[in-house]
Amino acid sequence: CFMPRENISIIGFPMDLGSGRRGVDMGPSALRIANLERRLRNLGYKVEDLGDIKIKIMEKQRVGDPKLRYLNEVLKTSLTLARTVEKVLDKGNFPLCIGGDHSMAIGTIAGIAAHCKKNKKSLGVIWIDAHADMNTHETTPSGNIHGMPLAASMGLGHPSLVNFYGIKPKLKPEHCALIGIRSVDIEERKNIRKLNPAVYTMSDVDKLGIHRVISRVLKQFRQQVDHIHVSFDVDSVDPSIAPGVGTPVKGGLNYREAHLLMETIAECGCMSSLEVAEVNPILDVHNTSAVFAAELIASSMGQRIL
Ligand code: 5AB
Ligand code: MN
Ligand code: MN
Ligand code: MN
Repeated sequence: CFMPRENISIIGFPMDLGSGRRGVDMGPSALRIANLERRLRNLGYKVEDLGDIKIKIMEKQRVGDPKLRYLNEVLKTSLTLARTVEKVLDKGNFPLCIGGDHSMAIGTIAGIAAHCKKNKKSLGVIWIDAHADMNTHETTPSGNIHGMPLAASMGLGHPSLVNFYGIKPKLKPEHCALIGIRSVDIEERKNIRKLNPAVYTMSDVDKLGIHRVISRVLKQFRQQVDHIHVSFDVDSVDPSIAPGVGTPVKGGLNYREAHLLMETIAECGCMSSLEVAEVNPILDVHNTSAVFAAELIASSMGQRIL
């Protein structure tokens, strides 16, 4: 059996302050409505749903610095997320964080990094996304923090994000791999070159095939890190299958590529935490994107065809 042995703790992070478009704050509800918990129980897991972390709605917030929109509320709520994730890992459970926009990764990765530091484990992150999320306040074209979490986790960006949770950097670039990338901003490219993580663009996926790409990453990480975190932005999938995402980009993973990717992660049996970001029910059609995301989570946790 390829399943992780831990019990699963679901943590909802109904955040949309990091994103330019409204609606991703409803992502956690949509995933729950898509029977996420039941799907996981059917695989044999014990599941506890810790509910949603409280986030003040946008209407009650000040935008603040236009290059770091809603920074204060993002930091405040990310702190609660980081503490919750750290606690879940410390008690030996598997954290499944459901978003919410991808700024959630700031808190998720901080909590994981703190757990890893205490236990002398090294951390690896597999970042599955149409975007690189490696902007800083200096390179961002939008001011939206959901375009910055990966750079910040690797030590590049605004001090309040980089130093967040007292660990800097939280992740080494050589222990980071991006998959599915097809939309990178011009200035963001320089940040990617500077930090130089492994990047598998959609062109690489086209050429190599998704199985070879993920197998290569897993093989490397299994040897080099003790904790593999998967950060899954649902916009990595093609908008024809998952239209309900914050920032859709054409040319994404197709239905089977996405499942095979997650199934291969499950087969490895080495994923220690998972987050799923950017489900946007407002743009969705009959909750299909959320249902698909819930299916993909199940695949990554051991759901098999036979
Ligand atoms: B997502 C963009 N690069 O920084 C920016 O959905 C988009 O978490 C970021 O990947 C998309 O605003 C963030 C143009
Ligand atoms: Mn993202
Ligand atoms: Mn994205
Ligand atoms: Mn190493």
